[in-house]
Amino acid sequence: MSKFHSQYLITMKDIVREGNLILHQATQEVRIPPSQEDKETLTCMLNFLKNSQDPVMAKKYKLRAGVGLSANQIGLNKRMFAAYLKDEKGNEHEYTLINPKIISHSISTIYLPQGEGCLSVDRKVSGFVPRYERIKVKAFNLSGEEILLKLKGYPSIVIQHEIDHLNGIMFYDRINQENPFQLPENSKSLHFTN
Ligand code: K2U
Ligand code: NI
Repeated sequence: MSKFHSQYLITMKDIVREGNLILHQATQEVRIPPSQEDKETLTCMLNFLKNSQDPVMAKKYKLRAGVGLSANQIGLNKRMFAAYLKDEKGNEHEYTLINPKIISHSISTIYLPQGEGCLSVDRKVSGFVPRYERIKVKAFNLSGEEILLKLKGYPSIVIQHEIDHLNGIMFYDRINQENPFQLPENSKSLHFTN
């Protein structure tokens, strides 16, 4: 059994940092239906995000706040991630997605004016990260059922950041190196703080 059983508490020491190859290569698809071990690991990852957003737990275990976590960020070569966030309207969203795939997307793009961060990157990297405004995602849930998600705005940004991780892409790979604040035309700023 992997150490990420359902009662295990992920802390920052479990999070792999940039430079480790597992973050810079595509992850392997997970067998469907997911094994008990995979289901417990994904639940453990979701619990880390909830803990990281709880002031008491975050302080007690010195957790950096996170709204998403991919399996390769905890050293597992598995195509799955968890996300836990509030959208622009303050609605809470919880995702534990296995073998996610963006099957279609808008032409229009959006970006966070404050840029992006990453639990695996211990430095500030400035610049805009253009992301699709709307995406349709096919994935499997913890029960092994195939689901279709239609996402826009902040949830769309978070899910794209996590799917990038599963493809070995870091947020700064999407920043224009010549002019980090360069934007493709028809890109809109998403004013939002989690
Ligand atoms: O994958 C990760 O490293 C988690 C990122 C996800 C993320 C970053 C920027 C934009 C969208 C998603 C962390 O959540 S970075 C820390 C953070 C915490 C709260 C709100 C935004 C970013
Ligand atoms: Ni990240």
